Amino acid sequence: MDDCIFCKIANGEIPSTFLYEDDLVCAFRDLNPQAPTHVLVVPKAHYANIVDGVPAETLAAMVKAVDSVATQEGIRDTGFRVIANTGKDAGQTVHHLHWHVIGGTNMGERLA
Ligand code: DGP
Repeated sequence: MDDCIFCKIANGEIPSTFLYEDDLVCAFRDLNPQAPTHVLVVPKAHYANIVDGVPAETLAAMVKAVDSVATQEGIRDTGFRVIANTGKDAGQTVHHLHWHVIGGTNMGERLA
């Protein structure tokens, strides 16, 4: 999609370092990290958010990417969060589906 920053990162138009990549998804570090690990898992095709008809195959690829990122970052066993901000009340600012993978610190029990 024109003018979508994550489309441009995912298709290589904006050079980025991917921690994980396959045919359907990529993962790269968040520009403004909020924890020692803060990685974004992003489908290469454009979906506005998690309820935008994302194919099951793409969701499965995203889970595989989360597993890979968590393993690489050494947080697969200590724990991490996967967050999909969706819409205005959740503060979604980039309207291309992405999962935040956040960890490397004790985040406590509070979610909101
Ligand atoms: P949100 O839409 O609120 O779920 O968060 C979007 C996130 O994307 C935010 O944490 C900052 C990050 N971000 C925005 N632009 C870029 C970019 O150009 N590169 C990277 N690596 N991250 C970005």
